[in-house]
Amino acid sequence: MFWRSTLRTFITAALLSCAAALPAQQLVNGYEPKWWKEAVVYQVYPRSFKDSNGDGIGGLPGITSKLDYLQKLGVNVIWLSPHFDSPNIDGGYDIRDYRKVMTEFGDMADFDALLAGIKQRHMRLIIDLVVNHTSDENQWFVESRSSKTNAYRDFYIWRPGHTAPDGTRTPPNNYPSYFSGSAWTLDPKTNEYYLHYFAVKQPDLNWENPKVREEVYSIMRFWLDKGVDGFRMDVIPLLSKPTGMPDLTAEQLKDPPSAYANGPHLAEYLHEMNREVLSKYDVMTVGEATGTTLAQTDSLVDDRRHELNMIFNFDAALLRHPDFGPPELAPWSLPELKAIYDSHATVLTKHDWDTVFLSNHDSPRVVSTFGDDSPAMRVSSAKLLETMILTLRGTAFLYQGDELGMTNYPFKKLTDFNDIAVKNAYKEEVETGKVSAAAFLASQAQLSRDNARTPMQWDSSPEAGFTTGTHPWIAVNPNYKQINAAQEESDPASVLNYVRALIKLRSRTLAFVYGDYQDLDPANANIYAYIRTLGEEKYLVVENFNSSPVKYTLPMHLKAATLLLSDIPSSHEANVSTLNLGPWESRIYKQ
Ligand code: TEU
Repeated sequence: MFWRSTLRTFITAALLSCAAALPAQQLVNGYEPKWWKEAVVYQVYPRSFKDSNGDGIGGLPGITSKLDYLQKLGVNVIWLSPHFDSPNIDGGYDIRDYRKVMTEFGDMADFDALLAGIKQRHMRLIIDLVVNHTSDENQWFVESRSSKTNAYRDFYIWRPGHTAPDGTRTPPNNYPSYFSGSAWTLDPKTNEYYLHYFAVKQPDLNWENPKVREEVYSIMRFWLDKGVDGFRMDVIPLLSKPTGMPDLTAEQLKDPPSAYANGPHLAEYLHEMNREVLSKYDVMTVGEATGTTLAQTDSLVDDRRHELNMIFNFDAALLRHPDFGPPELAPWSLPELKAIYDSHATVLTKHDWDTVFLSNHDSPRVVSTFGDDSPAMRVSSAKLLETMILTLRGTAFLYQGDELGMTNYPFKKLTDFNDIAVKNAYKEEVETGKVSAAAFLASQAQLSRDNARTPMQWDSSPEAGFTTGTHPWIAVNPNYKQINAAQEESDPASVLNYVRALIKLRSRTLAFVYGDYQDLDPANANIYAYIRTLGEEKYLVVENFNSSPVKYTLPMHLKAATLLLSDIPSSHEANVSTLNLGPWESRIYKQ
């Protein structure tokens, strides 16, 4: 049975790969087939992936040394978080020189070797385009701040602000920064304020200036001409600022990203970027869409607009940790999560394309946030979450370590953290007496981005095999002796081996990519059960989001037919309509 379906899928896949070369009317379930729609993307945060020279900092040669591991995992696109020259006050999202590799990560020859290694393995590479802002050490800003008449003055956003009769200066408006405090800083040299939505050392570029846009396009061509396959675009809806930048209202101050995002010229800029650069290459683009609702998605990704291929909508990921939200994990329920994915299935059109992800370098670990990272439940719940991500419609994104079920770090004190967001918030919250240090640290332990940034756990040797040195830039999670790639390699029931099988299944099953989606039981608080259908092919996915076993009877006289994948290898239930699901068990059936 199984080989026959595999053969059929294989034939469909072969036909479809021809279809890609045929005229656009060869649609698959109404979708234009594209390599980037079928991709499984793996995000590498270079600082934390693999150190090869013992300095405690990951680097490009380290990534190259692990390409066989990634190929065996089955992912086919690597998204590399910023690898550019940077003073690194925000994990490299503060770029000093866009055409240079961060010295700690290696040099351009190392980048070229990495890219060649990726291509040799028939994988692709997308890099991070961070062009809402630069580092204040970028030459453009050094020039810009030097005088009001400098040729680069208008590369950034400068305003005089307000001066009270007693001479006191206040910022031009009440914009808060994502990283605490005002989004404006007074620069003494020219006595004007500059805008920085993020850190003081991350001034926002002025996209209204056509010279800025030209420079960005030239940087994009530089990397595309080297052979990179596209970009993940940092905070892309922030490029166009609100008209006149008036104060945010009290209501808007509850959610500044939605007020900042999607300004009046965004479509114009993206369209121009596409016309001038992207349309000339076969590339993938994914915009990080902070402050953007599902309803706004079509206005960024509809393929008739010729702007972006897809965006990250944060509706699912932010269920538990909204930006500018309360200082603890927000409570959530499975019906809420399902309602989000159900709305994606109805709101997005066949001209749009979606992403599926719950983790990245800005989120706490997925198993600690949406699963159960207790020793008894970690493995099953990590497998379940990956099952969901790889069987919903949209390009799937995994973050390094998800395939091992890596967990949050047991942060205890301020010095355990590295992230500027934590350090700034500590000043604003604790040093002003708003919250106690204990409460602040407890909430950051759950929410901090540093949870995702502790080193990859490769093996059980000191420092988890991440570095041969003794001082990784951020501490290795003490659970590395139990949770690491080498140990999981040898355990058939590990998260790693499950995720490999899952990616293999997804990669040969176009129904998971282009198929229709039907949620069988939206109100069920324990079970997420859905059907993916493509032509004759039908798959049933059942996931028990509960730490206790659940007996679940399928609705609509459905039967769970052929079991393709289950996180419990001994589970054999097939041809039944009532399933006995173990805690956090997930299964995929072919109908
Ligand atoms: O992040 C932007 C950002 O605000 C995310 O932290 C946010 O959680 C998400 O957009 C949902 O609203 C990007 C980078 O990913 C982050 O690492 C940088 O610190 C930031 O931009 C500034 O470059």
